[in-house]
Amino acid sequence: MLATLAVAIGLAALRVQAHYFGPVFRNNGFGATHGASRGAPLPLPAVYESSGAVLRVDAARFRFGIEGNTCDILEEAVRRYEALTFEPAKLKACGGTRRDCDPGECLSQLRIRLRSPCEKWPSMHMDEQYTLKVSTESKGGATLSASSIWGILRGLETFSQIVYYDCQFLVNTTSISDWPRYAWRGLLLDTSRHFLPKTTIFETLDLMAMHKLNVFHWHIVDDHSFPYESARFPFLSKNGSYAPDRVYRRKDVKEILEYARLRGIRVVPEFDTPGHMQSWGRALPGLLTACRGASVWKMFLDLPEYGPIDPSREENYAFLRKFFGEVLETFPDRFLHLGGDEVDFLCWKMNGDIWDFMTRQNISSFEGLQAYYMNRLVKLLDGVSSEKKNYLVWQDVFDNEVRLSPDAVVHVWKGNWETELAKVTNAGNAALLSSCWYLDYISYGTDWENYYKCDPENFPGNTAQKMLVLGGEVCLWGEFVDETNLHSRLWPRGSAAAERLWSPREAQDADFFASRMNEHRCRLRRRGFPAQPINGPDSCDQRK
Ligand code: CP6
Repeated sequence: MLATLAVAIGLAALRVQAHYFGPVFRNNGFGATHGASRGAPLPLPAVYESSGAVLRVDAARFRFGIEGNTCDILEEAVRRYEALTFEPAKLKACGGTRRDCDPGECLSQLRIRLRSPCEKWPSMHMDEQYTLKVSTESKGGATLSASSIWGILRGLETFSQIVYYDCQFLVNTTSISDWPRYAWRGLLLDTSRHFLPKTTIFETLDLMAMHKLNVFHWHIVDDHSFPYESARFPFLSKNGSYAPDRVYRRKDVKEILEYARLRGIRVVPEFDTPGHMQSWGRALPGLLTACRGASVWKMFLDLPEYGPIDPSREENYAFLRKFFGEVLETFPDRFLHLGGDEVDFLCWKMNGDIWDFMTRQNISSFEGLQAYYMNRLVKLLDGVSSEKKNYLVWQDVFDNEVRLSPDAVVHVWKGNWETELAKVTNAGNAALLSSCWYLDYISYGTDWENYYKCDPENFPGNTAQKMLVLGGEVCLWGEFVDETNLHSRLWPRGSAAAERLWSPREAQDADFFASRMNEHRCRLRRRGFPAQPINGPDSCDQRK
């Protein structure tokens, strides 16, 4: 009870901080008409005022000036945004010759004021607030300021978006004060059903940064392949990967963590157990439950060879302790996703050893056996980690009435999500929503409106319950996705979810979103990404 309260209060504090400026919406974006919204950012900032006054930007002379604290994250970011803001540099002036800037006529620099030293790693509690001002009075200079490096990163992205091209680079005078609505804005990639090259992951991290998404949920292994190279158990990937070159080596994982860190993105790995583990079994005989037994049912059922992990064997817990010990050392984030979804009880039911074990342990149902397993897993994880860790589980674990520690985060992905969020938060657990944002699922026409409309606060519950919703995640399951279609499937459909998770609840104008999204798609294409048309006929004019 006390622990529940502490968690609730901790999370409440987080949301209060996120709403530090109070609900101020002087924004000209809400409800107004925006025929010509060139250079309007996506996701929409919390407070966004933009005027019709336009400044020219001289790309050749423009500089990003660091005036406050600095660090490797900031220096690297400036290098990236110097290029991105004026991408592609080869854009040609059109219709007439370009004049040089008269003094005071052009924007010539962005002053970057970071008010505190950098943190090394992004975290659940990172501060992402920033202010960005572009005015004619600022004598050719725009200012970006924030008290945290993470706010500076978000603000640099916004700045790169408000600079637009119309035969020359332009920027409207603008005043932005921005912060996220939700602390957890994730994207799930599944690297088991299809291996994804490291470059595709890097590109996705770049695209996440362009959408202010801040958690890469890495569903790294599953039934179909085991591409994660373990230092302690190299046979897992030797036997379980699709091919020797379809493996994330230790060095690759480090590079991905670093690439994400530099963009203010957390990496939360998922090692899904006790189901979805077929590929693990190829290296470790005895790990999975053999689907045997003297049962006559075998004659009628088309049984798989193996089922979930065998929870009756002590050796399996010893393995898990060593394996997860390594995982916790490898991934610096405080959160780890333990999966727990879609456990098929069939092979547990078929196996006599499992029945014997349940009798000995006085376990009377297979849900009870799953609960036994999950509780042991969490206990052994707590034992191997010197730092406090937080766990996420798919909603199945909660639905099967596994008694979870109050600080476990329940990841909602199926059924009636409104009811599920109400139940989870009523039990005092924090929640993440994904049900609305299954982007691997496709249909004809415009589906983004549903992603845009889905609001994680729209469920029956009180304020304390609403505050237990940490945010949500876009899911891109990998059955029908590899590097050939990943970006086009995700973007700009995922942009709708990204705006829902970042922008204030009041940002509901789908027409305004559509116009920004069309421009945003062209922006993504200019930056080299194959973002697909999702809003009917349009044209990305290279002059724009
Ligand atoms: N893999 C794992 C999956 C899914 C889940 N877990 C999944 C289930 C239904 C749909 C899409 C994906 N492919 N490990 C469920 C969380 Cl529609």
